[in-house]
Amino acid sequence: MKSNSNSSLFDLAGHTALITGSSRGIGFALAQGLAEAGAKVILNSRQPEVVDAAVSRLTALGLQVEGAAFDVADEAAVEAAFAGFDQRAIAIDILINNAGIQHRQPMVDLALADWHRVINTNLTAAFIVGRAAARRMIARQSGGKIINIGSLTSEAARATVAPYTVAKGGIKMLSRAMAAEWAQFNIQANSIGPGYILTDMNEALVNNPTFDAWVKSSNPAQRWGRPEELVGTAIYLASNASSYVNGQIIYVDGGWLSVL
Ligand code: GCO
Repeated sequence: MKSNSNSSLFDLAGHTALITGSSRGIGFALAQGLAEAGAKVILNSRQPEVVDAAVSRLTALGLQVEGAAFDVADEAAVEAAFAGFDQRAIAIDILINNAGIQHRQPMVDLALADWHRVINTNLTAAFIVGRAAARRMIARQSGGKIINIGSLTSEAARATVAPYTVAKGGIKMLSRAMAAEWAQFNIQANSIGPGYILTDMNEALVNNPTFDAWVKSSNPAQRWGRPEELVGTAIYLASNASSYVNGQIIYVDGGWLSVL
């Protein structure tokens, strides 16, 4: 990604980021954080009214954001969205594949349709959107940044979330596959692996005293993470500070995976 002449190492001014699934939770925090670091940010969700509400919240803070409502798992919708960016001369040089859903059920009871739904949204969508973004980054010869959001389950499995676990393991390897093919075009593709973060998706877990106690006793920080605690790692991977970092996954997990 070409740096601006006078930009600091972590300054995102002059760059445009698309963050999928960014109307709430981790995606919304990353959108706010990258916008505050100077990027123009495009927020995404499937529902237009949901995107508009998120855009309004950040616009009210004086941040340079806009919305793009499309289903990241729908190839035609993704291609149409990127065609729209092309028509408006919007050059996305930072992509964060954050969109994800969760489905908690033992595998023996799991319907194939639910397996496919999670894999499609949490993994295949990152390929579809990443391919659309990379085609344009390569054509522009401008380089770029792709950040795929993984999970602790990119590394270790938890019972009853098999499709999510498999998808997040795939996300880690998708970043490496992207690095293998696209690093030569000055595109850096990496992953962030959040620990247990206080988000809407995890509300049921936070409110479950047994699960809450497990999270607090299983990581040395002895607490849940906050979405905004992922912003620094995202800015690092989205900036020139990581211009020679490829195919890595950075766990932001309080130390969970590093201790027995
Ligand atoms: C679950 C949670 C996890 C977290 C996160 C942990 O049901 O175990 O949803 O999947 O969201 O991915 O890193």
